[in-house]
Amino acid sequence: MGAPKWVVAPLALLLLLQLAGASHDVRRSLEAEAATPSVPASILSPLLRTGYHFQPPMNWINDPNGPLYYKGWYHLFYQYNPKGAVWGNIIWAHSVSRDLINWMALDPAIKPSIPTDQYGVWSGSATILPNGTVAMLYTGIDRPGTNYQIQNIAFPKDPSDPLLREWVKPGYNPIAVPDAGINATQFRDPTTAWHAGDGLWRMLVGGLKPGTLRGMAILYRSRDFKHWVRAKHPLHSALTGMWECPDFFPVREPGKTDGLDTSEFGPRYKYVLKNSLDLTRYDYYTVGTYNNRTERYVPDNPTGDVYQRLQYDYGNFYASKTFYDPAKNRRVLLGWANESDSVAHDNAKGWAGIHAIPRKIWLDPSGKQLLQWPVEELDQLRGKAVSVGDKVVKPGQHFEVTGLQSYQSDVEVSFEVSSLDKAEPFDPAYANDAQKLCGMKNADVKGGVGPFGLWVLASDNLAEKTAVFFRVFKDGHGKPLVLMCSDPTKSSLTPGLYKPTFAGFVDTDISSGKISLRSLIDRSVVESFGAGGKTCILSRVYPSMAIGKDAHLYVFNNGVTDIKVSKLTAWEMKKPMMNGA
Ligand code: DQQ
Repeated sequence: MGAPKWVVAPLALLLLLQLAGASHDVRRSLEAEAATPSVPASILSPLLRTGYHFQPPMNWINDPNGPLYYKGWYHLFYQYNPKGAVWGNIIWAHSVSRDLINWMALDPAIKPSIPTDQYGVWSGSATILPNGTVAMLYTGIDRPGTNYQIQNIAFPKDPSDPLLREWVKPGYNPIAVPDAGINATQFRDPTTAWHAGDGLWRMLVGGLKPGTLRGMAILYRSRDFKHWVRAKHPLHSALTGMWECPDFFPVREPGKTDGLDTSEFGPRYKYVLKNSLDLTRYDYYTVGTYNNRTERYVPDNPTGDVYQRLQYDYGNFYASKTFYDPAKNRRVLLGWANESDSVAHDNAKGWAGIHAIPRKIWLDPSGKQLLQWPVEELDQLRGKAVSVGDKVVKPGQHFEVTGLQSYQSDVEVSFEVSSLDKAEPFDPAYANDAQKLCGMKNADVKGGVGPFGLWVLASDNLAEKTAVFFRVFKDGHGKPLVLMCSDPTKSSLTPGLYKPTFAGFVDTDISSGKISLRSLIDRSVVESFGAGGKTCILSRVYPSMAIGKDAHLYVFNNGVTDIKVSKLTAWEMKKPMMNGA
């Protein structure tokens, strides 16, 4: 479900709630209690609506659905409430694009209309069939008052229509219903199906093992794409709580940036399994091996599901989905970023939710993680540019990047650390808790090497600023460890906002002293890519002063070691066509 926002609740309580199948509703009522009736004027400023991230003109949006490339068009479907700025009345809205950046809205594609989806059309995915047509698998709610979930299928009414405007639902729906081994209220979000070269189709459905906290990628198989049978065991599972929106796809050899079709199968390919963890609202993934005979997926890192967890994004980014783009031979990742202000503010604004900039993803040369980078088409929005080069930032100093309107900009910067000698000792107690470490050692806490980075969406008196930065530690063997943080705690003077510090470790070799950062700044979005896309963090912030032309951009260094900006380029970003406007 899409409703819950960033409400912090004790994990134990959430685990219990999930066992009872009730976490969403309870978190929703916690939100309602937190809502305040007074809405500051700055929150209503159109300058806090995004300029170049995907966003419909109004109302609530959550998960990307579909998505696919078809006859020259990218299709983005998404969970949408046509009646308001909170989750509810969900339908599949539909936009199309030639380049993943300029979008044109079409009529909604899928709405409740048949007995097996009359109370809800929830998330799902597209599969391109061997004859070139599309099958859309999605979750339906078929009865009132309970979120009983079943899986459905829909097809384009006219496969020759490149815009895929109308969809039909065959009479043989549903294609999968909960059996005794399934928790019926935790059974949703079918993946793109794949056939592993053996003529047998597979799809995954996210789930929770009945009576347990075991999240599952439930496996179904079919010979004809019509009759689906649940395999005896899930493709994979872990004791993490419910898995929403699973995604499963092969990747090329380490360092190769091209993508693979989901059905491309070969023993030399690694696979990625992603789940959106309902309890934490983050998207986690592992890299591993898939055996199509045993129908098991085994992560390379045996503790990768529970402890040393990799995230697509360490910030506000959830319910993501990838698709293979045959036009550019790449795999593209789309994700949803919720608001992080109150429901009262969302209602007053009349809109809630955006999508991240589409990212190309591929396997890092180490083979241990993915790399992500904004799709190259984004560069067409770059306008006026300013550059700074070879500028040393002394301990405790900062400088402003002037000459552009940075509230809607793209900033790329290469840093060079003069020495790693003064790096702070690393406390291994934080090895699996970057977020806690960053909360403790935020941008204002002086360090040895760092914190250094950007203050974005900053007011001229620096009373408001969002810090995106690195801090370097040294472990017991003298090995440097890099932490990347996005710290919005000073982002706004508006009361009542949720301002979590987000953080992730960056698995990069900083022995040369070099590290890069790219931040896509878009009014209320700060979407950052550390070390060429090794660690990504999206934050939502709502400045009250640093809005529009009053937003400033700075480079800061709050460590005791000199930092050099080898090169910084910042571009003003133009507005793409969005929804036809
Ligand atoms: N959102 C959808 C569900 C999915 C959740 C409902 C994830 O299908 O599990 O809007 O945000």
